[in-house]
This record gives sequence, C-alpha cells and structure tokens, in this order.
Amino acid sequence: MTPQRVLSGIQSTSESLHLGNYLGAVRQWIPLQDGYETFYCIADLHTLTVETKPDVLRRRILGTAAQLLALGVDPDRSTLFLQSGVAQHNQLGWIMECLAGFGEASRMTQFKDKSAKSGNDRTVVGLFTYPMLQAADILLYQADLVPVGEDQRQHIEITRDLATRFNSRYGKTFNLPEAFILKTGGKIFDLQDPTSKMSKSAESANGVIEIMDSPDVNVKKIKSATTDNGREICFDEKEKPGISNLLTIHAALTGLSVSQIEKDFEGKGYGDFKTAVADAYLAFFGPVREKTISLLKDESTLLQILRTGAAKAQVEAEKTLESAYSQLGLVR
Ligand code: AQP
Repeated sequence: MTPQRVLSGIQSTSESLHLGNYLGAVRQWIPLQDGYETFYCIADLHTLTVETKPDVLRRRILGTAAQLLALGVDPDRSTLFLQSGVAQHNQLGWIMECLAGFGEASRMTQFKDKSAKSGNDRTVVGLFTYPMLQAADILLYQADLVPVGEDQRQHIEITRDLATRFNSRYGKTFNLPEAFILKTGGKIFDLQDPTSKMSKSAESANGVIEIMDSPDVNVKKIKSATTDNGREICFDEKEKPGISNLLTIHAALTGLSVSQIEKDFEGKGYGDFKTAVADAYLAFFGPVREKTISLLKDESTLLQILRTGAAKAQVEAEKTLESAYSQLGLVR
C-alpha cells in the first residue's frame, strides 16, 4: 500500500521560528516522517507579501531551512524544498485564483486581520490571493494530511472547497486533504497577552519566544510571562489563560500530561513553575539553537538539500499540474 502523503509549509518571514510555529506545527512534522511520505516546503513566495530587503530575505530563507533541519526534519526521509524552486506552485496557483470567488477570498480571517492592520494602500494583492497559492501548495502533492496550527484551519477548508469545486466541474483530479491540528498546542498564546496568538507580527516582541534568540533573553521572557490571579497551577483557559498557556508549553516540551504537571506543582507557586518551564525550554531548544548555528556555517550543503528537495518535488508537482491542465481542456 502506498503511504499517505503529508504536506506542510512555513514562511521565511523572520530570522527565527517562534515557539508557536514549533509547538503548533513543526512538532508534528517530525514523527510523521515515520510511515508517511512527507513534503515540507519553505513558503518563500508567500513571504513576499511582506516587503523585505533581499539580503535579509536570503538570510531568513537559509535560516528557516537550518532551523527545520535542526528541529528534526530529515532530508533522507522528507522532501524539504523552497516553494520558489517548484514553478508548478505558481501555475496551479493561477488556476486556484480562477476558481475562487471574490466573496469567499474576502472572508479569510488572515486577510481581514492583516489588511485591517496595514490599511488598503499598504495591503498587496498577494495577501488577498495568499490562500489560493497555499491551496496549490497542498493540492499539487495530493496531500492527505496537512499538519498546521489552529490559525490555518480556515485556509485548509478553502483548499478543500477549491479541490471539491474543481473535481466536480472537471472530473476527479485532486485528493481532499485533512487539516491535522494538535488538541494541545494547536494554538500557543503570547506570553504577555495570553488571549492573543503568539505571532511574528505581534506589536511587542516581549511575549514572543523566538527560538534563535539568546537563551538568557528567552528565560527572562518566560519568567516575566503574564500570570493570573490566585496561586494554583491549574489549567483553566477562561480564568487562567496565562498559566494555562504555560502548562500547554511545559507539557508539549516535556511530554508530560497537563494533569501530571498540575499534580507535581501542587502547593508550589508561580515562580517555581516558571523556572520549570524555562528549564524545559533550555533543555529542548539549547541544542537546537547550537545545531542551527553549526548548519548555517555550511551553506553549500544547505543549498544542496534544498535543490535535491525541489527536484523531487517537481516530479510530483508536474504530474498533478499536467492532469489539471488536461482536465481543464488546455491543449498540451
Ligand atoms: N501561535 C501559534 N500557535 C500554534 N501554531 C502556530 N503557527 C503560527 N503561530 C502559531 C503555525 O506555524 C506554522 C507556520 O506559520 P506561518 O508560515 O503562517 O508563519 P508566519 O506567518 O511566519 O508566523 P505567524 O506567527 O503565524 O505570523 P503572523 O501571525 O504574522 O502571520 C503554521 O502551521 C501555523 O499555523
């Protein structure tokens, strides 16, 4: 039996992944390498929706690749590639744009939030069509599963809608992918404002743990995380969003269950608990940071991994694109 396919991606919008990117998405990528055929894409074209200096963008793309490898993406078991290295993404992206309605694209929360923040004059058309390119990313590989954070659920739904529309108009061409979202950690919150998602575009960096930041800075951020009234370490998202977020983070990093951690901290205070979260952070991300720094010293190996990945991805992408073109009636 052929293994199921997994596709996921991450933008190269910053020097560092944040804790939410890892705990919500990349953490799932690693075990899926056993038993699934995994395609992991650095969505560098999506990154162009934010204006970035070319030298900075290049550094971020390589930095993202190195961090993914350090976190456990294994190029012998996964196809790791740049979106811009597989031209079929743009080609199928155009077809998705021609299938999507203006109304449904306008209802995408990410577009509404980001365009409201930056205003009409500074919002690029690419932000509006972002979900259609993302749909192409996924459908090209006939993915069964898409491991992402909770904030991406709507984009996976529109991907399914577009695939269903195409299949019913032109004949079965695309597999319908399922979002694969963790129950614990699918949404990691900002440490200073635990009712908002931890996000690269947060107004203040104080509540965002960037994994490539110095360990001292991150320990300080964890220790000054907003906590709630009371003293007990217990999970209650409504009454104790700050402590609940830290419990989720601690559980995800140590593999302990939230109820076990609650038990371990019975009678102890917030200070002790934050120290434990910081220790768990250091134990996990200290080596990842060191490994990333060392991988970045060998740029030619990184480039080779990405090129090999793109060549493999192109073969699969081309099969799907050809079949979509011919179903549409485009003359080959
Ligand atoms: N806070 C989060 N909790 C859980 N998962 C999250 N993801 C992002 N934030 C959280 C997941 O990370 C993956 C990559 O996301 P992306 O490519 O959209 O990354 P980004 O846009 O550069 O990062 P942000 O922080 O999400 O940026 P903003 O908020 O500025 O757009 C996805 O699977 C995502 O769900």
